Amino acid sequence: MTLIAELERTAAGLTAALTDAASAAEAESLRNAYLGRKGELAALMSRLPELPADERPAFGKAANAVKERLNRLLEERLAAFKAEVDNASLSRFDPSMPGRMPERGSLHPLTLVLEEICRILNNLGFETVDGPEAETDFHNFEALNFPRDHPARDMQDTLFLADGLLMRTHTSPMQVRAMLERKKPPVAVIAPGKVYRRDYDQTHSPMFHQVEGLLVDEGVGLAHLRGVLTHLLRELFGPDVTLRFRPSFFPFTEPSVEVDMSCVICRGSGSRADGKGGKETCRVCKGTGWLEILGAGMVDPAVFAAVGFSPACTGFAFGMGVERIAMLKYGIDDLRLFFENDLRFLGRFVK
Ligand code: 2NL
Repeated sequence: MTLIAELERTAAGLTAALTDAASAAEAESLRNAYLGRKGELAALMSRLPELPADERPAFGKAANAVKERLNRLLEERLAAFKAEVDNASLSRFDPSMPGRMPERGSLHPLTLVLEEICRILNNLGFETVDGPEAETDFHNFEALNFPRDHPARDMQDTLFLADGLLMRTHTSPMQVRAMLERKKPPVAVIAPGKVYRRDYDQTHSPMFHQVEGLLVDEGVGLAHLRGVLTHLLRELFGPDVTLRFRPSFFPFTEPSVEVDMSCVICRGSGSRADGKGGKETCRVCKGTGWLEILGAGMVDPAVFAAVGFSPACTGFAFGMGVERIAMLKYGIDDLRLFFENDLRFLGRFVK
């Protein structure tokens, strides 16, 4: 067979194979077999010296023409396969299918409770103040009448920072700052936010939340404190709540009180139906009918002295743990749920 005839046969073979190829990959593999550097067309070209010199240019030309034709056919086939794939995925696209909804976020339960407490107190005229979580010893302890040897000033209980600062152990430093800024009464502020203690176990977190309130004016007494707290807790837990004050101690208040609220589970009775016609001891208040809910008192004159207020000033202050309020409000028995960021838990508190 002449070389030119072999060229024609090779071209016909490849044309047939390309036409029969069932996929882009199959067509692609033919490119190498026929057109590659070690392919059949290259093999024919290498036999050019077999031809008489005057026939070589014509054969070269013919071979190039075949190569071009085959390349064009190959590209056409590849384009056809690509179009097929595109059409197939287009036909699978269903524009009437509902979209995938973005997940909806919600506020953290502690944020919800903290904001509710602030809203209630703001409505009574208390202004919200906030400020640094890394504080000076003066704002966190000295101005609040903590004696030098008070255990809270020990490394065991407070997180001290390298440069003489410490992580605030309560939000009271903000109230000290508010009194220093306003210079004289009246002062009616609340200080919500994060506070820190060196404590970590099942019932203590090194970071937790507090809201403190402070009212300084002429003639402020415990009765005003009781009125404000009764309103606050009734708004939070319902109109049947009653309060009880017990004597207590804080360095910055005198007198100081521990405030109990009638149990929100057994409504102060100390017992509840056991479901078998009898009664059992209320597990939340342990049968006492009362829940410790916050601490408060009349501002100690030593605090007024530290911020340059007149000794004739009177004021009350109170402080509450937001985690405790949230646990009672939502019936949560494990503090750690607030800090584990489990969305199955956090997603349940949607306003
Ligand atoms: C508690 C008790 C309390 C205060 C906080 C306070 C602030 C100033 C002056 C006087 Cl500037 N007192 N705050 C007073 C009594 C109790 O918190 O058990 N908190 C969780």
